[in-house]
Amino acid sequence: DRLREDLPGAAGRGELWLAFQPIVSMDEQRVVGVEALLRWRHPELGDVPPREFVPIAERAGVIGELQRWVLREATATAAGLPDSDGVPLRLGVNTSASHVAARTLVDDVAAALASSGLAPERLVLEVTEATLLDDGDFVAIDVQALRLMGVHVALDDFGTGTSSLLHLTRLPIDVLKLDRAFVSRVDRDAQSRALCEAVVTVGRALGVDVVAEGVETPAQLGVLRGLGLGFAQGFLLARPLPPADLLRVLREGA
Ligand code: G
Ligand code: G
Ligand code: MN
Ligand code: NA
Repeated sequence: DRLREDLPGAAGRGELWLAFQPIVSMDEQRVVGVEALLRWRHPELGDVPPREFVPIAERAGVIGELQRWVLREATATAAGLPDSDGVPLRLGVNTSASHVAARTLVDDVAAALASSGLAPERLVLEVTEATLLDDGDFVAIDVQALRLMGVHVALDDFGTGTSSLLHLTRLPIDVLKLDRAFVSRVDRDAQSRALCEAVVTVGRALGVDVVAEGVETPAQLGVLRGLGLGFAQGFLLARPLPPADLLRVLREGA
């Protein structure tokens, strides 16, 4: 159909762009990183959400090109961002399971780091549990290779799918992103609160940073801070922003 036809040339026509959503530390209320979020402005159909076109790219076999564009563009932008209180910002980039399975991720990341000059430690690849595990059991070899290069790995959407706390102890990750399904109920629902608390405990034990996703209200933020969550991301703190707006927020100190 239309999206399938137009997607391969979208980057070349300048229709793709990246929004960057700040990630904030709870204790200092400081921006410590950003997550790059892919956007497609179709000239006739308007904004197409990644939830729609990423699966199309995967099926059409063009996800590699799409992810390479994202990696190059995101690292180039991040390399030009000012430090936050003297500390370089981290850059989160979402990955696709079929790109990881295609086994070009290590080369693609290395190429993006080389062309942008971004330090590997500043890059955080966001992977879901299904992506992280090959055949459901073994850690994908490319993920291990990337960690050896110094790139950080975040487990995205934690708490959805099949993820379990026990499983977490075996996964080679640096950051855990708690899905907004839990965050959205944390101020109203004792079970969500208990789960967040357990994740904080496990995060401390494993030396893993925990980011609460989708924080939308001051009440949620207050509860999460009380539970000891280290980092937060969500519309309350900042929306995904075009690079120019992100720069303004960073200069004004969010
Ligand atoms: O920003 P938004 O809520 O529309 O994102 C929807 C989904 O698209 C999320 O699951 C997010 O992880 C995914 N996504 C955003 N950017 C990228 C990207 O660059 N690559 C891939 N594979 N997925 C992305
Ligand atoms: O799957 P992933 O965690 O990468 O998805 C990130 C998506 O969540 C992005 O598309 C982003 O636009 C969206 N998002 C970020 N903050 C909020 C929020 O506070 N509320 C909601 N509903 N979505 C958010
Ligand atoms: Mn993500
Ligand atoms: Na998520």
